[in-house]
Amino acid sequence: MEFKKVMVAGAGKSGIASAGLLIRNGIDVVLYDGNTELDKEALMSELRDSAKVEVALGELTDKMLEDIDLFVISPGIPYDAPFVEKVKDKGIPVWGEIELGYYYNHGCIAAITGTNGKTTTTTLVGEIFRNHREDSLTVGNIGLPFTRFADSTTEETLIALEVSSFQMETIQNFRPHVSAMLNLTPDHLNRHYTFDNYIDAKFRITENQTEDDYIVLNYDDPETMSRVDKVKKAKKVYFSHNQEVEEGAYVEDGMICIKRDGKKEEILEVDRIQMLGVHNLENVLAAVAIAYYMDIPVSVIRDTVYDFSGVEHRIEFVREVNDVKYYNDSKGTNPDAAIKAIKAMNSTTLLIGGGYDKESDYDEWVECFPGKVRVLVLMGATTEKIASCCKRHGFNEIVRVDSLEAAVQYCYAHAKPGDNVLLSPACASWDMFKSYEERGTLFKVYVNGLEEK
Ligand code: UMA
Repeated sequence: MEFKKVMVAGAGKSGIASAGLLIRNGIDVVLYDGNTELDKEALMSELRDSAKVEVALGELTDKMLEDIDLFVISPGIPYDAPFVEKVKDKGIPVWGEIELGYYYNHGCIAAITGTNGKTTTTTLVGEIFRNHREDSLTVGNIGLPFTRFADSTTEETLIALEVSSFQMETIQNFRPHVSAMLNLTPDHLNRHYTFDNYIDAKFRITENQTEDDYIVLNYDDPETMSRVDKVKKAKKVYFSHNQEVEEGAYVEDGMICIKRDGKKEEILEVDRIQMLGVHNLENVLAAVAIAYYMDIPVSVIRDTVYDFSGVEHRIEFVREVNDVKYYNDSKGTNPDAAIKAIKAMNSTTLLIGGGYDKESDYDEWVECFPGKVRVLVLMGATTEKIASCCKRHGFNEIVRVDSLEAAVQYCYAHAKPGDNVLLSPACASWDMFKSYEERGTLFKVYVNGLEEK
């Protein structure tokens, strides 16, 4: 497909990167954003080559769409947003940022999705790639847009690409060589409306894969396994932490093994994995399977896993003050992720939770409090919803605060020696912060400011 003038919607990270890619490739760009308060001049200068770019803000008009032959949307913009419907009605093709990146890409892609564990698994796969070949990338939902680098890839480039349901909603031809579905629990229901829609969006990751490609699936996750019929052509590879699989990665006598075409190979010792929790063993199993089927040598996979200590904002140990350990799990943005963090805690915990309302159900999260969570410190938009859920479950140790700083101060004043303090909100951050990174970084600033008594 040839295009001369492309409108890129959303002037966040993805939009800026997509506009930059198009400009580099000689295409005229209109960068559009619904937010009229953005600074046009600043956006223009960020894109440097202002001759080829216009910036349009506010309501999308017919005039703005004149001569546009492709419309690229950022992940945060719903595919059914009224202004996107208007574009579709005009017959202008609508692609997501990942599809645009794929159009310009030459590298070999391992695409990773699932509700939880994406960032840890993608980071680990990216490290494995980097230790094998300098020409490699770790990009996508993880925070670095694919379009920032897609047009500089070669056939040699290995790409670890984290993809979200938002990003998969808007693909056309996107075809990773290896894809992975790590697990499925309800998330982003305010955007996708139903769990089934969310799952359908995620499974689009395999839609264009052929018999030459692979999909790595979590054998222990019932929701994933009950949907394997959605995989049409890709070869199925599994991973399991508690049983042998016919093809893929599993644990036997303390070793992670791979079985491929009936032949077993020992890869690494489970005891030498540095990250805490069963969910991290699952992430390592997935990463091992992905890397193995991307033909990375076993010695590189093994050494990288042994060296890997985890990612920022995911059950990240911050500091010990007055015999109390502080953990930052700001990436615990849904109940399922937050349950995993609670399970990984090895002593009584003061939990800081609450945030932006994604219409999640908090029952299972609250059900895992007894014996682990001593106090729940609540903040943000979901405070009352979570508080009433706690009440239904007979959990009454709740404190309400109006800022993250106040939450840290409360925990500092009330934690006993041996306790843990865990920020794991079970909610997105967008009611009080720009991102979960900002929330986690601020948490660490507040914790690092506490004094030993
Ligand atoms: N905007 C509109 N109209 C709308 C909605 C948004 O104009 O109807 C504009 C906003 O005014 C804003 C821009 O769009 O200026 C924001 O675009 P965006 O929300 O897509 O944000 P980006 O900065 O491009 O970040 C996106 C991902 N954000 C979302 O999916 C919400 C980032 O994932 C990703 O890291 C980044 O691209 C790079 O690829 C974040 C995320 O929270 C981390 N992801 C969700 C998750 O992990 O659960 C899916």
